[in-house]
Amino acid sequence: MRGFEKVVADLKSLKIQGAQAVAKEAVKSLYHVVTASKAIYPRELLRELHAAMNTLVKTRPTEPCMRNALQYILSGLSPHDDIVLLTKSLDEHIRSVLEHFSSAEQNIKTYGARKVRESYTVFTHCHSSSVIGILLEAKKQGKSFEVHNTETRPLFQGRITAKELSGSGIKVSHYIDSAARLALKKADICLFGADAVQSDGSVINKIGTELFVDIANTYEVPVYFCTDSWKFDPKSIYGIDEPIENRNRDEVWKSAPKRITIHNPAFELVEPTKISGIISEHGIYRPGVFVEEVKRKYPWLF
Ligand code: RUB
Repeated sequence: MRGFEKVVADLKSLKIQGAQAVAKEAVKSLYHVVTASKAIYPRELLRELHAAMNTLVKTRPTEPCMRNALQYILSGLSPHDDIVLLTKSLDEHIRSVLEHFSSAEQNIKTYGARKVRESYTVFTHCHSSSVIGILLEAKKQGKSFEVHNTETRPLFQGRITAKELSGSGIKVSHYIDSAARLALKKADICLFGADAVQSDGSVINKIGTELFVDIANTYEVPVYFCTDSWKFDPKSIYGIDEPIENRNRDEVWKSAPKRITIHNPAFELVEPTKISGIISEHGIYRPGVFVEEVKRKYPWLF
């Protein structure tokens, strides 16, 4: 399989997983488009890049970070450049997006690690590179704490989290999803990743998150979402809700009887009133303030 098609297949099959990785790999796949292109005129290459962007965006409907990053790159390219200049400009834009991701990751770690205190029990769900980064940073700072995490059916991304953390010397207790109440009631803080943040401050993350947030709220365990602010969905300002991806029924039950309707939503929404704060590259803010910060810092998103 050629480079670009391979990335598309890996995005569809979830071999590439987690919003941050999805955005980075989608952006880098544009290099494959340029390498494979036979375009002579800049407009031709731009058309191919736009077609590639549409293909990438369709692979994962609930990933505004990928959409924003691709949009940032393509809207910065000029059809008036010659093909060499256009390719150079594409390269510069891709690099600047990747630099954004890497400096944001660093800042999220720094801010987030402040929330992880000595002897804490941290609850998390699914696999989020942003949460992992924070926990590894807290560990590097010499803090001793433990993590309770849930397996995250049907694809068990929780196992990736458990392996990565325990491999770095962090104590992990791994729970089946339906034991989340047990895992949570002894926790001091919940740290979740995010796939999308909407203009009302609501956050979309892996299915199960809202259920766990409700339990955390009952036990007064603070709930933080850890995210690059490019996961903000600008369309939500116009009342267009982020679509929730529904995944293949076979992930849940292979060859299930046809008459059974199987529900396999990949994500769900958490209302801002249930959230203590959003940890991003700009600091730790309440959801409403986070949205104002995004508007102030990234006017191009709008
Ligand atoms: C992954 C998931 C993660 C977010 C954030 O879902 O919901 O919590 O994407 O991850 P899936 P990150 O495995 O279905 O992609 O912090 O790495 O961006």
